[in-house]
Amino acid sequence: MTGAKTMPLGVLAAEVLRYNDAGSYTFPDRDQYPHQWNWDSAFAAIGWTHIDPERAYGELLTLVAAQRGDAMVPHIAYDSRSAAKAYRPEPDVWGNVSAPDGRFTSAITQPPIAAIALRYLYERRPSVDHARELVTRLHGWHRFLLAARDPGGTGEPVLIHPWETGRDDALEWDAPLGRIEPVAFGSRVDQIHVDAPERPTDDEYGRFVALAQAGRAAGWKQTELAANGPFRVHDSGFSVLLAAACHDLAAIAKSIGSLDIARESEVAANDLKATLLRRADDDGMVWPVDLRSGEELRVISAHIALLAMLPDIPPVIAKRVAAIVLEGELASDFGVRSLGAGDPACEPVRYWRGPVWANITWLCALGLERAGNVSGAQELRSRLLRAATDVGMREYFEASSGAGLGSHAFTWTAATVLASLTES
Ligand code: 2M8
Repeated sequence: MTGAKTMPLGVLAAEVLRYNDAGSYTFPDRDQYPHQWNWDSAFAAIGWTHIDPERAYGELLTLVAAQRGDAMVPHIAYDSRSAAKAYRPEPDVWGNVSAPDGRFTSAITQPPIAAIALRYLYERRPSVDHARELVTRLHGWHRFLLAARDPGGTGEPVLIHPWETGRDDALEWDAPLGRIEPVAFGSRVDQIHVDAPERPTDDEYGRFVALAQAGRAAGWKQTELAANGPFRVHDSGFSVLLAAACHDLAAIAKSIGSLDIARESEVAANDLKATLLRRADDDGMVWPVDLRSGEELRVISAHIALLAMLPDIPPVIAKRVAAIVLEGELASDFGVRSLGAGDPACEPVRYWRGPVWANITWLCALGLERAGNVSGAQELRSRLLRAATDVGMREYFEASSGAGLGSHAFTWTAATVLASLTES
């Protein structure tokens, strides 16, 4: 990535995708994350749409090739070629579970934005054959989330690990994660390329891994873990994305003539939306819930920005979200903050506890645009582009100064830059 500073932004972003290209999928970052991650690949597909649409379809097809028998698409599919590279936890922590395509995988999932990426791609570069295969697979995953992961019939999936939310060490998980007895994790290889203060703490890693061990000991029975496991939350951010994913899947299914999937997906999107709105507070805000204590986790963090993606969002909620992300607690000149600026727990450089992330900023912009707030969407995209213009395709950004944090050539930052350049 030499000479990066002098390249036009779009050229640099494309270089980052190519640099992280693993062949049939894209590493989030070649050094820091040398495997396939679920929602990272969906963002990568959005980026590849603008460079090589066939490659974008390939990205999603490689993702669903790791889909398990129960239809869950795992959060990591390990790349055996990366064995020499440092990433922990390794497959044995999950019990060496493997996918039909032979790759080891984790045994948890991640935000289901692949259908959102597929719609983005399909509307720009339609391929009915690829879409047909992907629609069927993604529909299966959505069903898994709404059935196997909802043993209580609440209408929302239960998440069993903070890593499933994608916002690993977000403040809202402190209480439910705090109940887990940490185990020794050993060497923090995630701190070789990124400074320790920018990563989760040792204590959090001890708890993340303890949860993986508990799941393994329970035989990874997904419904049982969702009913009685040690960590159980409703993440409104994840649930909103699932509603949006069902809504987007319905649109593609309809256009390729898969009418049963279209109907079922639209009903699922509407039901999930109704479930979320039923538990909204007077301001229209929906909060994550700690299902073990029954308490709402009322933290103003990135999940609020994701609320913008609620399909056909009531205007009053869209307005409230826009105010929070554009000039309120989550506003930054560089995008959307992962935690409210005024929160006493805010840590400006630590991971999901303060910095700005391009993927959240971009999804929020998409939601605002769908809600008719085009100027709000454009403003968010221009903030995202400002961050990348100033310091490059960093993993995340310090919200006040825009300083670059985390890894240096990050796929979803590059992908959302490519998308934003065509949208603003
Ligand atoms: C981060 O999570 C992984 C564990 O899944 C890690 O820290 O090793 C999160 O930011 C997550 O959202 C992301 O998908 C992943 C890869 O970029 O990194």
